[in-house]
Amino acid sequence: MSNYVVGDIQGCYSGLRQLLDKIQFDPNHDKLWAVGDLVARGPDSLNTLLFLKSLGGAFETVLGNHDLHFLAILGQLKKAKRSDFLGPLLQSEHAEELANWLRKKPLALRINKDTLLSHAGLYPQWSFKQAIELSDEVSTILAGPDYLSLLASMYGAKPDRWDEQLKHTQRLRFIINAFTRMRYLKKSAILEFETKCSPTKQNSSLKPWFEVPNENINKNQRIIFGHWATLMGQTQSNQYVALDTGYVWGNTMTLYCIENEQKFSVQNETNPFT
Ligand SMILES: [Mn+2]
Repeated sequence: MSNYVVGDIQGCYSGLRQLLDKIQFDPNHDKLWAVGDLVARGPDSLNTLLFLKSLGGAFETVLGNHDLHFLAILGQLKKAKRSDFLGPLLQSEHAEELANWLRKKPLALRINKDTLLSHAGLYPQWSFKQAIELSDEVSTILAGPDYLSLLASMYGAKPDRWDEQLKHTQRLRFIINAFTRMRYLKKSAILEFETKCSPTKQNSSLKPWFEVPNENINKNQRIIFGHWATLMGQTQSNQYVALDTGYVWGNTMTLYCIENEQKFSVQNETNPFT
């Protein structure tokens, strides 16, 4: 039995299937984990979700910003953009059932004692234990009857700095932003959402979250994340495993084996812009 973590799928169903075929994934023996952003931008979000849901206990995921945005659009809190290619999913008879399945997924997961999974990463002031507790605070509401008011209040970039005293909407928005939208931090602890480029291309006033020292984790602990396609899998550290390699933008989709730390990938041969 092997545990595999796949990077951002973004509705690229055929790429996902090619990648699973490449490793001869067997849902009766193996388990697939995902870093979130299962939907949007790619051509087939509907079949991606139907397939992943059909894997039952052989699949687990954390939520990404695009997954949450899909829930907000289906809940009529936001308008769909054509560029998200969510039409067939939104109009499907399965949309509600898939959304109800998705909103019971967490923002952070511990695959084992020393491995944490989240869409964007781990805010540098949080331990693994605290990350799971904070994820649970959001998940309890997202899985419950008031989830639409949570989704309605999640948009916005403030507060941009963690404070244990944060309460209600402000607290939940920060937790969601840190787990699903974080890339760079300024002055060590302040989230900055505008910059998306690779760290090699920007000046030193911003630091990637994984270069800000985290005193709450030890060297044996690893964090697996997606969301940041311009990293192209490069963090210069085995402790931080970046899996979004931009398949939806014409690059590759990457899968990482937990047990042997090997990466597998498939190239997107189609032109996503035609
Ligand atoms: Mn994302």
